[in-house]
Amino acid sequence: MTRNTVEKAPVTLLGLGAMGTALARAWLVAGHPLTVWNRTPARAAALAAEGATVADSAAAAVAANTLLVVCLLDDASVGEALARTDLTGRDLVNLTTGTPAQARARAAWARERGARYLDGGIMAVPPMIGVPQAGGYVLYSGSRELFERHRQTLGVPAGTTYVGQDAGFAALHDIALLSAMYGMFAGAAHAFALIRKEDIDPTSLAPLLADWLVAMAPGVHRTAERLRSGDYTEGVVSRLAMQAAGAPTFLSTAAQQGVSPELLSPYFALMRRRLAEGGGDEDLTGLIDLLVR
Ligand code: FVH
Repeated sequence: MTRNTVEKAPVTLLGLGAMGTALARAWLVAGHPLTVWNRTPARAAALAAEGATVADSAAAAVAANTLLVVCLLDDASVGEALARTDLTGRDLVNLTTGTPAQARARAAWARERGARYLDGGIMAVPPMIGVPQAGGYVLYSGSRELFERHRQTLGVPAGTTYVGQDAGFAALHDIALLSAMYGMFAGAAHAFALIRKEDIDPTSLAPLLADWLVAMAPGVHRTAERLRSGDYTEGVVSRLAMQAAGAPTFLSTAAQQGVSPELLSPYFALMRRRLAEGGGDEDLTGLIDLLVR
């Protein structure tokens, strides 16, 4: 017996899209017995050649093992895939992206069908799966006991971060982090648009942009401290009043470069509102309170 096949927990995985296939490969490489099912059976062929057992129905795949991982397109596809399966006694780990409300409802749904439930939010893209140095990880929430029971197996494809008993918390953290990512992409899109018509190679802007974003990122720790203390003026180095005064420069530059201000304008509008409320000595933390309805 090779070292890889000793006492590795068997896993059932439903969903062999880009992410599901990456997860499957990670478990196979680590020596876990793996049963897979995919709605379109052809997607399982390569994994069968790599050692996976391919079930001919979702029900058969679910029946094969206690640990059942699903990674499907959306919450509706989870409902459809599991509709005619017997979940009694199963440990259902749902790595499908969804809303916190969907995760909570899916946890109750699983409980009613006799399954234990853990929700997950994958903070990685497929090439990061099974590559520990890539830094990918999965957020988990729901039963702590279930998380601890399967922690080792779940840690094979990517790191694991448990964020609470509330089944909706993994999705909430997931969407929070991905929302910040889209904000970053939006800022980068505006930056590239500004240079688009000039004789500037985008590949010369890219390293400057990446380094600048990395340099600014730790500011989120100070934001969090201010939110916690409630004092948005303590130790402020870049006053809101100063930043709001600079807004016309950004908008004029966009106009001069023939770039739509639509990504930037809403943020400057929030700055003006906070300034009007008397937040000139704060940093940008007060804008968060304007977003919360
Ligand atoms: N890929 C990524 O970059 C992101 C990274 C962060 C996490 N997401 C989430 O992971 C879930 C799966 O994503 P994916 O990349 O594997 O997605 P696809 O390649 O589009 O594969 C979708 C799979 O879902 C199956 N499926 C869709 N509808 C149904 C259904 N009604 N019943 C059963 N299965 C269904 C689909 O099957 P098929 O089209 O091959 O028959 C694929 O297996 C997702 O939540 C991301 O947000 C990935």
